Amino acid sequence: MTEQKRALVTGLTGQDGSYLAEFLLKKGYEVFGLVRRTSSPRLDRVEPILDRVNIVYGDLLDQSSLQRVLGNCMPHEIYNLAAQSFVPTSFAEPVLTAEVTALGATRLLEAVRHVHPGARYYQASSSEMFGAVRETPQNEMTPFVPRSPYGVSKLYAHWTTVHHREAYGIFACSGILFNHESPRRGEEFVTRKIARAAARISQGRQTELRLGNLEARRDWGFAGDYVRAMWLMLQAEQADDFVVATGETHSVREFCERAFARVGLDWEAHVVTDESFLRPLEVDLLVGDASRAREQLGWSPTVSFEGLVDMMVDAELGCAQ
Ligand code: NAP
Ligand code: G4F
Repeated sequence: MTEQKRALVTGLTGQDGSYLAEFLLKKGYEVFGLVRRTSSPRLDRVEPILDRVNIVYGDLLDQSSLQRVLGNCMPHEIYNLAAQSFVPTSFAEPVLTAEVTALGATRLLEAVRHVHPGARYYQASSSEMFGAVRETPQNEMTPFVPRSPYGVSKLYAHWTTVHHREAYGIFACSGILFNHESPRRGEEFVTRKIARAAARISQGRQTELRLGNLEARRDWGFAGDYVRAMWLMLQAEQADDFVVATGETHSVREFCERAFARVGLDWEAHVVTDESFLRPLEVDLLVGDASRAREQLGWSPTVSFEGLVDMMVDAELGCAQ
């Protein structure tokens, strides 16, 4: 009989962690989810699978906790999804962002190197690393020009992943994922903020939606599709880096148009521009070329931009998802 595969997911309580844990359970894995101590539990996204996931306590800020967890779980696969992931917070708290998002990856990779070097490692890298883009669309060879402390931190984590692969032979992959969303997206991110507001305004529970830059363009996909790409990377013969994206770009304005149309409203009657949501530096345009993932992993997205917006608005309206 073959041994049941074990996976350790950091960032279990986040959007991607919850989708990935569900995906891995369906594949028959024993799943360990790293959770940090908080004064009240943040397990709402994983509530339906709590009886099937092993919660292990640790923190990317604490090296010894990572070594203890790895030694106890001895996972075949490690998915490092934990991060301070909100770009505006990275401007307000740059040192914390670097500690968690940048050095956290080195701490975990060093724990892998010393405790369990045979494990396969996935790093949650980001299209935010492309920043002031040097070419369009962006692929694995596009130069990185990050425009936020978050982007800088993710770039450090990306290179520490490549370095551990090349220097120590660890099977370490960096997934350069473009924006991916879902009804489980954090409420401060723009897609969830818009979907939620459109639904609430249509129900008379909110009057206006205050937003920053409406012209920023993003390549938005569905998180459920993107966690499948993470898993595929760790099943490949060789460790590599992969862009994961839909290849389409849309503006925040277009997201508003579609979301408000879904509830029969004119977005312009409700959206107010608010300078307090502008960033010290902006990433104006992101659109990814996922050819390598398509050709080498057989990955492609299943949810369109329109399907994604509708899914998120419908979820806010209380429709079954
Ligand atoms: P998310 O919802 O913000 O989840 C972040 C997770 O990290 C949460 O579980 C959080 O735990 C955990 N975390 C934060 N600080 C930690 C620490 N010091 N120690 C241990 N855990 C900690 O993010 P997401 O959208 O699921 O994204 C997953 C990963 O992909 C992140 O690394 C993100 O930067 C990256 N990424 C996301 C996208 C996207 O569009 N979603 C695109 C590219 C890359 P708490 O619940 O306790 O806060
Ligand atoms: O939804 P956002 O906050 O996501 P952002 O900054 O693109 O970052 C997300 O995607 C990255 C991948 O590229 C991830 F790595 C990262 O962890 C995160 O998941 O903002 C999207 C765009 C920005 O251009 C922002 O300026 O929307 C614009 N925007 C306009 N008004 C707003 C708002 N963003 C937010 N959060 N709130 C607004 O009111």
